[in-house]
Amino acid sequence: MKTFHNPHHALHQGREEMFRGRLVPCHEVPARLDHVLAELQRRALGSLHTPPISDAECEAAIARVHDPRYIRFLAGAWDEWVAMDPENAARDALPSVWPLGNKHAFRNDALPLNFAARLGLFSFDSGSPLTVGTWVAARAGAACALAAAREVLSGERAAFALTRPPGHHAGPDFFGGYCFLNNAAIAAQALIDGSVGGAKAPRVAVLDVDFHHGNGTQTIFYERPDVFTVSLHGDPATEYPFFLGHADERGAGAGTGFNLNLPLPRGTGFAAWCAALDTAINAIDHFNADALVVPMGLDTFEGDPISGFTLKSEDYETVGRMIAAVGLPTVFTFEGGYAVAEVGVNAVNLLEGFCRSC
Ligand code: SP5
Ligand code: ZN
Repeated sequence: MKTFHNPHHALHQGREEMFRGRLVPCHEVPARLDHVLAELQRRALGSLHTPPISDAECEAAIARVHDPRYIRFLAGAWDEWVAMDPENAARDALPSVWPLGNKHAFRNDALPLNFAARLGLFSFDSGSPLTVGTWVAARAGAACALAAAREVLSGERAAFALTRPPGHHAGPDFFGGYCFLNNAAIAAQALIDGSVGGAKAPRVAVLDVDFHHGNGTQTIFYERPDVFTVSLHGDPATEYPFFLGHADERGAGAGTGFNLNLPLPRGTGFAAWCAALDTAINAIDHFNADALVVPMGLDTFEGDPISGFTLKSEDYETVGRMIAAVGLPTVFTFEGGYAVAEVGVNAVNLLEGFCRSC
């Protein structure tokens, strides 16, 4: 299996995130990706590549998933932030004011001129600092997702987009949850669109195994019948991102029936988690997908500092085997996982489990 890694990932390096009234050091740090890369090399699993994708190709793929207004904002945000006050160059941009949702309380159709207002309009939390290198890193991450999708379209069984920042919380026109561009959605859309020798995968299933609900991916595809989004995650009644991820969200319009949420209580261990994975896999079998995208978060690990499941390192190999048994061409994208020292072993255990049984 080829891994496409993001050579620019470390350009995105947030300092602090807001948590319960204080700024605390960011959990989503460059060392996470470095540990995965080192473990892939140590165990010689597959080959490593930087994505062979031009900026123009990449931006075209991003525009298939994200709103033009949002892309324009993200691409220029750092320059605007510094233009507001030159001293901002030494600080990260964190939002502090939001228009809420569709409750007639505030408008979100009139684009404010004020930068802080637009930062809020295009985000949903104050835990995702926007930094000098965020756009370049996120765009190069999307290139990894696109390269992995092409690899699979060209007939390979699987490919891994090893990138940060992660992506599954980013929606059509918002960032949050440490995510700016939805790499898994970009891969899914690229599989549907095709581009390599006319090959296409018209029906794509997304199996999100991150601890947190994949709200961005769900929202992007909520009204579409060609992408079946499935997520196993901490119950939003108690777990981030709180405002989406309940079991009764089944899709809307033409997409009705094409979203499946399997929320699980804090403290869930491997046996119950596996039973939910079985349910997810049965539903995916029934959907008859041409390809699978797996937003691969490792924050289900017992040692994760911000999450609440208790999977052990050796469990990830079983997870990989179960995903391989789906039997579909598969793109993996790297998502959460904040037990930094263990995230490499856990990620590679999953991928090795997959490779051993396909
Ligand atoms: C991709 C992904 O996994 N995003 C997760 C975003 C979670 N953000 C909110 C986490 C708040 C946890 N703060 C805990 C500090 C405890 N020391
Ligand atoms: Zn997560």
